[in-house]
Amino acid sequence: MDPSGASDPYVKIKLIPDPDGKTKKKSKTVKSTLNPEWNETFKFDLKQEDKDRRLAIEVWDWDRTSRNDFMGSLSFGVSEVLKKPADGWYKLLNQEEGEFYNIPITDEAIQEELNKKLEKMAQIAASKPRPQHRPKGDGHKEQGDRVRAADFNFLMVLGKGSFGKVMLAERKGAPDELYAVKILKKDVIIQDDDVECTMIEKRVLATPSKPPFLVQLHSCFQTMDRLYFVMEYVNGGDLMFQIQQVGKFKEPVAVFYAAEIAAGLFFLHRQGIIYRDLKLDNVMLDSDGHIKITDFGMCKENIVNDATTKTFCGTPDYIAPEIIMYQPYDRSVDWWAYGVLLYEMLVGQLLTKDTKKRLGCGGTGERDIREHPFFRRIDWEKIEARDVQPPFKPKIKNPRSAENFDPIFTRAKLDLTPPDAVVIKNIPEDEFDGFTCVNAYYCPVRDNYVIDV
Ligand code: ISQ
Repeated sequence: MDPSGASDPYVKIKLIPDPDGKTKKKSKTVKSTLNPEWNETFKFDLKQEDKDRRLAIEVWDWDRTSRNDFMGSLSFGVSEVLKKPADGWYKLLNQEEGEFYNIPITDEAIQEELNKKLEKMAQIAASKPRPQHRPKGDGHKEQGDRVRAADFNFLMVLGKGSFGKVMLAERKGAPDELYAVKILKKDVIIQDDDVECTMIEKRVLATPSKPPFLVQLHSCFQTMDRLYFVMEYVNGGDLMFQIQQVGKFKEPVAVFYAAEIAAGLFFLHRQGIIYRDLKLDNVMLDSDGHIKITDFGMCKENIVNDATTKTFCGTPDYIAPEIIMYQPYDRSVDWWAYGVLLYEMLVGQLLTKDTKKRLGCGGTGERDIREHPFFRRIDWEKIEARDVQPPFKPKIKNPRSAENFDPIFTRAKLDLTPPDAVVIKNIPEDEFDGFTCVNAYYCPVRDNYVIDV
């Protein structure tokens, strides 16, 4: 595109899927235009099976340097345009959406879009530059200084678990120095055989030059019966708490958290450490909204080069299949958990247990589902009339070979297991009365098109 915004666009039109590129046709390139018109006619000789394909229209910009720039696309189900020809203005969609949809635009929609753009421009103009972030002191004591429980006022409990508890504490004489202090009972650690885990947690927390995405350690100390980890106080709550407030995160929000989490994992992995407990509960937000990974009690050290480990551990929803199958594993288990976490951030709760809150369950349930943004591209009338061409047609060479079913089943012996004779004998004669019937409306094949082009 040249600096004035003008482009040299041309149109590619094809029937998709088009694995051999045999149906592709190209329009003329309109030179240096802001408002291209083509007025060209393309003819396709359709065969019966082409009714399941889509007619894709892509607009490209011919660019001397990058060769081709994709500008947008749309597509029509062949069976749909054969029934009702398309005519009018349509949105240019991105490549993925364009392969599946066409979105007609009305005059009101154009006006609405224009208003949105103007509003956005006004917002940008009104926004002030952000003040520069200044790193705060990291709270580390000078070497040689000793920290003791008596140095702190313990204010409240921040969290509790089988491990012990985390307390909010202020340093005596410095009330604006707040810390999160994790306190573990030595007898519990010994009984649970967790001495090694605790020492690993300490070593990981104390790793020098940790990036800001891993919670920082101020100090560790012990009393006769307890161990204390004094850590920076991270007060934005964890991602589990945050997602419960908003249901799910918008994609750019999830991308941001995911990127910061990845930066934290990259560091651990470079040190030969597998984290092994990535989950929403272990990712906290600081007051600026940046993430901090906490809880290093499940880390595994010294996993470098091709080394693997095989301890069964993790949190059920996030455990990688290789761990479940008791296979040796490496840092890739963190990326499995990362995938689960990303899914949770984008989709929200896995499922809503409260039936009153579950999508589709209130008084406006049906409307809530129909109007959900997930279905923003769906024309429900066409769906219900089965007028939307399916995106994919299963390959069926021979209906009798059931090639789309798992051979584990299709190769199994056909014999039905014999029933329990005693149970059968005791079933009352009328137990299944009304079960036997023949459906007079049974009609499995509905749409039989005859294409006449
Ligand atoms: C830091 N701030 C608040 C809570 C915490 C819990 C565990 C570890 C670190 C924390």
